[in-house]
Amino acid sequence: VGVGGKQVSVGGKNFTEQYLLSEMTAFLLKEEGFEVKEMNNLGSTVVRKALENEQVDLMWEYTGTALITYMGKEPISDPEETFQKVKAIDAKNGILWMNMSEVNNTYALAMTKEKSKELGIKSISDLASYIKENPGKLTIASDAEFANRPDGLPGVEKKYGFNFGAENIKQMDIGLTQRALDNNQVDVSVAFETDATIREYGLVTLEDDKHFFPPYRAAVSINEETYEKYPEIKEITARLADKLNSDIMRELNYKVDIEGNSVSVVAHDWLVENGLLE
Ligand code: PBE
Repeated sequence: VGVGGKQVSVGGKNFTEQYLLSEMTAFLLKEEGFEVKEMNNLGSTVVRKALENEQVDLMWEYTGTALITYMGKEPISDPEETFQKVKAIDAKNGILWMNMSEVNNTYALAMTKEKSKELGIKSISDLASYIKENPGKLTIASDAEFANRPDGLPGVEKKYGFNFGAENIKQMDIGLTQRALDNNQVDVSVAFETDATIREYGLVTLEDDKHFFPPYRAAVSINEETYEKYPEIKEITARLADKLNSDIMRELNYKVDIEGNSVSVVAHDWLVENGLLE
């Protein structure tokens, strides 16, 4: 593609599902004649800033993340309402939302089956009571985002009324948290609902019995100028949104994180198998 060709940049965050989503999107756009620049491996606030500054033209973002972390609103439990609210607010920011998928990548707190049984902790309320009775006894593995976001640990602790204590929060890359749990280096860990590691390591996720976490549906957010220039992006990305769900996402994450296949191969093969790419 030479000068004057169709060019877009696709942004993505720093975990496997996001690498996959942006890679699949890039494959589809390239197939339609776009020159695609991928801007990957960014933290949530960084990629959001890049979208606002138009360094990133489009990305797959999670509804709940936008609602709470970017917009500072209270959680809404209904997925469609969450999407509509985020869409309405961001329209004023020059960012359009479209193609909400069935992928719900919510945060969760995970424990090993053994520890959950031993301590009798099945829900976050159980965890809160245990910590209140045994202050300082449990540790949690968390990435920097979860440790600091309003829809992360600070929010969970406030809603359920407990405190791990700063010294008991072990910060590490998200890719390492489940392993730390599996190795008994920590008692609790943050997890993503579509993580392949939850099942692989036989972990349990604690019931969010007070319904703290909002829906986190993956949807396309795109800056207005890009959409006005290339309205076909809506239909192109809809092909993905229509087919993906949490189970499929977990399976694709499994192929990368557990089986060790490359993101590019997993993304490409899935598109071909589903008739989206030749
Ligand atoms: N999430 C869970 C985070 C990471 C995974 C979707 C809430 C986010 O990227 O916003």
